[in-house]
Amino acid sequence: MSERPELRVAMVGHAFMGAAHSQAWRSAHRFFDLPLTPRMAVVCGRDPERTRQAADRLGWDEAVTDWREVVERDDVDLVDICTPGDTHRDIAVAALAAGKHVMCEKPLANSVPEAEEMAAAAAASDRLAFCGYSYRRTPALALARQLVAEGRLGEIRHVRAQYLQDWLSDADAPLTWRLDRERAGSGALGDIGAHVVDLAQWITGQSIAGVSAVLTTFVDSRPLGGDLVGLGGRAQAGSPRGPVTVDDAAAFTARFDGGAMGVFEATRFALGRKNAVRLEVNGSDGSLAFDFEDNDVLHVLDAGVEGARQGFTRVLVTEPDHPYAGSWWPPGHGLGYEHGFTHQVVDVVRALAEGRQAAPTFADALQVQRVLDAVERSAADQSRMTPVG
Ligand code: SOE
Repeated sequence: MSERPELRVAMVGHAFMGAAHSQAWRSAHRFFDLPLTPRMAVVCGRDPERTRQAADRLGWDEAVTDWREVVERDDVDLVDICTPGDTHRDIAVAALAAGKHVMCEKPLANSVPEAEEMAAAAAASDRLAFCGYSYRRTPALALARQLVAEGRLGEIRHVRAQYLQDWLSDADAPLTWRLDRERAGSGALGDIGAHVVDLAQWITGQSIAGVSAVLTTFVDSRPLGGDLVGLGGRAQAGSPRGPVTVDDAAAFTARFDGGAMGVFEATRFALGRKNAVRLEVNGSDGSLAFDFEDNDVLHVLDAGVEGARQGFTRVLVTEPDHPYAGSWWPPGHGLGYEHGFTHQVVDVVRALAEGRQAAPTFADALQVQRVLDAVERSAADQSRMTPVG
């Protein structure tokens, strides 16, 4: 293991995504045969003490506070960006200019112009530029993509995609950066809706060509302090409040360029739904259904099966020949949220060693950004909402 050349990684940001990426950098080469061994060289954060603690806890050799210094370092090969979206463009463009490979959390940026700049910088560079839509590497979803690509579903007609969470249902959940348009770009739309947009396009092999959307903010101010529990939590009664400047929920219909139609929903107010990434695809010859709250399972319907025996089959996606599954546990022993991040490290390291890009590239992620932008423009245009009566 240690005889393989090293891939020296610098990670910027060390909160939720930083922790998920750290475990992936720590474990990928211990379960998968990789051509390069990741070295967790340096983590970068704004606060020296908190960054030092994060380095110790997450397994990084060094802790620093200036990302500009990090991207210029000769002892770093890849920069992994796990910060809020308002910093993605500057860090990624600087890192590519300094000759570093880049892995960037989703959504790629906070706006289409920023994402275009990043995609142009990637196109002008010979370095790898990857965007972390990690759910693509959930084995059941990778299998869904394989089945569609093999033509098992025939002509794709419907996509039903939802990303449902509930951590903002309490009106006294604190005002965090995910509720600030300057930092996050958008709300449920970009934070979670972006994932199902990416998945729907990737699994069907079709791009979204047009949308008709509604965005809503149910709670327009929230407490400025308070203890975080997971992504949400609750502040003390009477705490001062600040404005929520993003959408709480998004819903839209979509037309795909290959003829399919889609219905999408993203919300953090679906009480009882914790991380329900749901996708259903209906084709002329079959259907697929997935819910991340049961993430090892893909429901598959084959319309070729004779009527009385036709129905969804529950496929447990943990067999050695299922995507990624064979490198982990015996069949049926299951994977979790963190494994998608490990699998993306595996694919990135392999691509990088072979001198090719890994998808989703910055160009792929720019396309998702264009869909998010179209959703916002559609929702802002109230004339498209036909009044009833
Ligand atoms: C990261 O991939 C991410 O989209 C987070 O930003 C969300 O908040 C999380 O709920 C799902 O994963």
